[in-house]
Amino acid sequence: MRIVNVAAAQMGPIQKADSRGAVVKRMIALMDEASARGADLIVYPELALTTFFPRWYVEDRAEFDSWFEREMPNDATRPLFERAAQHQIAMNFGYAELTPDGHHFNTAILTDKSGKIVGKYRKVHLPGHTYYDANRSHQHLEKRYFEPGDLGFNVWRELGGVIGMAICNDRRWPETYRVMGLQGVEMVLIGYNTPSENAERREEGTEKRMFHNRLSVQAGAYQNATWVVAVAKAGVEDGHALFGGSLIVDPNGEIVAEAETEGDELLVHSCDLDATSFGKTTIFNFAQHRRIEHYGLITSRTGAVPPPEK
Ligand code: CDV
Repeated sequence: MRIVNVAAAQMGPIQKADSRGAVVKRMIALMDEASARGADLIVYPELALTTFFPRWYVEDRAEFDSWFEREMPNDATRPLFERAAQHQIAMNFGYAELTPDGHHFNTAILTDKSGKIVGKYRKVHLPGHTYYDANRSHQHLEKRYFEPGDLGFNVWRELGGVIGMAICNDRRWPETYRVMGLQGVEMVLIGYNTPSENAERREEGTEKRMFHNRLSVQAGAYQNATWVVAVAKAGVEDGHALFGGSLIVDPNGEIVAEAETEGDELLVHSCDLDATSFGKTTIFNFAQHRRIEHYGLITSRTGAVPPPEK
């Protein structure tokens, strides 16, 4: 057995007015609980340090640089890294990254148990739009404030296994999991902020959106025989609702833990990385069964092109 005791640290809402310091205090409280419950790894949401600011439109995007971190750790987050080292707990969290040469990314990091950053991921699948869209019930301006990630889908040998990262909308795309699956991933860490309402289809309802959340994560786990830990920022941020439903899914695609609230809530589960080997050596033994000669369109074509009308 190769056990990773993982803590999914769902976070309740963060208001625009909340300081980084106040948020880090909440993250530390969740970490203290995770440590008391024996966790090796704690996973926080996408953009864990701030409100989900891409819902707000500003004409001059430079005004929003205040939501971005120029270094990691920094003064606000250093206490979190120090506590992680004290507890000997690895962590994963998301934040808005502004690089020294002026690039903006929606980023997540992985640390080892000493609090050292060992992995970085920058969100590849940015949802939403670039300009103000009056037809939507709310804005989702990730394409305005971020560039698509430039690091690809890597995995890291940590915690005795092979760990990967993705962010929010990435979880809906099978390519996300498969690229990591092809590197033998055994646990995928995903933070998310998902509005409870579909901005382009209000009648959809939160339950349907939570169904799509489970469907995507469970399929990714099963089809790649990997654990997936998906962690929400939830609740009402300045009048805008995000659903919760953080979940831990086993390599068979089954949910082993799921959040019940829309607040700060910890799920802890003991994950045996060896449980990935059955799927990886049987039905999803990629080396034995994949037929790459038929998959060319996946990387040569972006949009769907139906055949000509008869
Ligand atoms: N933060 C996100 O990437 N949210 C998207 C919403 C906009 C659909 C998601 O896939 O959950």
